[in-house]
Amino acid sequence: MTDLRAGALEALAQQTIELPSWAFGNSGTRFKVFGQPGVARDPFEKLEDAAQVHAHTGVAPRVSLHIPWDRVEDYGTLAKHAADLGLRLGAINSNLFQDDDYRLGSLTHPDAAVRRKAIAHHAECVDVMRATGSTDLKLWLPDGTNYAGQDDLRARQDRLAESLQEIYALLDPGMRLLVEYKFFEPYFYATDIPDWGTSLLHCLALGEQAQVVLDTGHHAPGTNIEFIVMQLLRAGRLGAFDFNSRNYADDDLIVGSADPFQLFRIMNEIVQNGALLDAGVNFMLDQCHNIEPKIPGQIRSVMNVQEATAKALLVDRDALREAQTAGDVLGANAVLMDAYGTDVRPLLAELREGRGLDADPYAAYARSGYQERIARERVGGRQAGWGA
Ligand code: LRH
Ligand code: MN
Ligand code: MN
Repeated sequence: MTDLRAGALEALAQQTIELPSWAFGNSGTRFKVFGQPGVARDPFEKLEDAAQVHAHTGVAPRVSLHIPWDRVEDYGTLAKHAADLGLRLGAINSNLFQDDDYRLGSLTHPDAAVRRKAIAHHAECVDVMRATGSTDLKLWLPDGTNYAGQDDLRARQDRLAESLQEIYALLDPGMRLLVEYKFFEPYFYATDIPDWGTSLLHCLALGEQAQVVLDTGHHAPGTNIEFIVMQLLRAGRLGAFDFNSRNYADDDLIVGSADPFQLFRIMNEIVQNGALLDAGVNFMLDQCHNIEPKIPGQIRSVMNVQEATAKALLVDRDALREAQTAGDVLGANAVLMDAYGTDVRPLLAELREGRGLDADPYAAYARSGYQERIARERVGGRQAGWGA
């Protein structure tokens, strides 16, 4: 147990979690966006807020951007601002879902001119990556159809494959294309990248620099997500997570809030397959804080990922293997459940205090006065992007 604990502390000290810039802007559903006082008004302020999350947790040194939501004149200045705050810019997300031209699709659109426009947007994103030092280009394809017969499903896949090839060709060595899937929405009959299998097939056709993004909110209810994690790791193609929680659809709730046991099972596969630290998996959050305050929402999310990770690290792998080999069904399950049932908060408190941080980042932020200061100083916060 002491060995496990020491090993867990060591791994937790190296773990990093990437924050989404859009978590710091006002967001909402298609029904209402509730504005919050002090919310970030531009990408620079989003980085300042993200820096608070990193300052109190010590494990969130990168921020993903979304283009055009985070479009600025000079990305070098934005990257310098990040560096001054002790941060780096992470994945650059493209946006194929807010342009009138994309009504019938973007990379799959029947009209080559629209496809060219969508590809050109990725050239802009790659330029942003060069200016910011980012290495991950993240692409979620919203394309799909609403009615059977609306378009030729196979022709759409062929057009997609061609478009992806052009985007892949834009990458510099050392850059990755992360391809995200989602089973439905904004279209409701056939989505062009609905699942990990489709995403993986396209990545395999593209080459080593193409990897799959698993957004935990993008599956049908009841899907065994940890199985997908294992399968993608086995194929060497799990590039990143978009962590969030869902009860119904793509709810984008705080990771680990709806089903902490699922998050544990996911992190268990990560640890079991040696993918926590050096396997190239980018652990990103993709969440919106529609009614809760944003910086504490991100702090809570980071803490939830840390707790699930800590529990996964405490699984007694030798005992597990022994029970599995012996065919001890309940014994093997009990090894996992013992780890899941462990209160890891003291371990994480020790980790933080060892780095000179407060044992409770959430409480430390509340005491810091930052929230009151931004509420006073910032007027007229912006919407994160949806509908903006
Ligand atoms: C799509 C998605 C994708 C987008 C983000 C804002 O539902 O998960 O990652 O870029 O939401
Ligand atoms: Mn996502
Ligand atoms: Mn989503």
